[in-house]
Amino acid sequence: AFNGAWKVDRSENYEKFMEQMGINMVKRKLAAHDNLKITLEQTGDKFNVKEVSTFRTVEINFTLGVTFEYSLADGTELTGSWVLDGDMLKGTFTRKDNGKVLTTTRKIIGDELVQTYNYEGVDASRIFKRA
Ligand code: MYR
Repeated sequence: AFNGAWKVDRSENYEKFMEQMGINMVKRKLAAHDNLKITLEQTGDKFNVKEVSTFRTVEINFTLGVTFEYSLADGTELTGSWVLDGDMLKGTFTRKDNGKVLTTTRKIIGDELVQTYNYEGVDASRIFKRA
């Protein structure tokens, strides 16, 4: 169900979330218009993710339940994993620089992919439509 290409349509509270993450205002303004596009391909418990934005193009491979490393566009390094809980992907990632935890979920709601984010008490979401 997650498979396919998705482009961000809108975000909720994402600026506040980035602020909580310590991203400076200039970068937040740029990130608010990052034209993020993700292409997901699930094969069994393995995922291939292609991420394209105004910042970069990266490809990530992970296996459900297996820890991997991921760097944010600003260079912040995370380590963590995704698990599948029913039809929801749940990710728990730890920042390497301060040990604090970022949680995220992905779920298909109607014809949209909704990704939520939480960091230090601030929730945000980004809603994607099929590209
Ligand atoms: C993936 O499945 O796309 C790779 C792993 C994603 C890890 C968590 C992503 C959190 C992104 C938060 C954006 C923060 C901007 C301040």
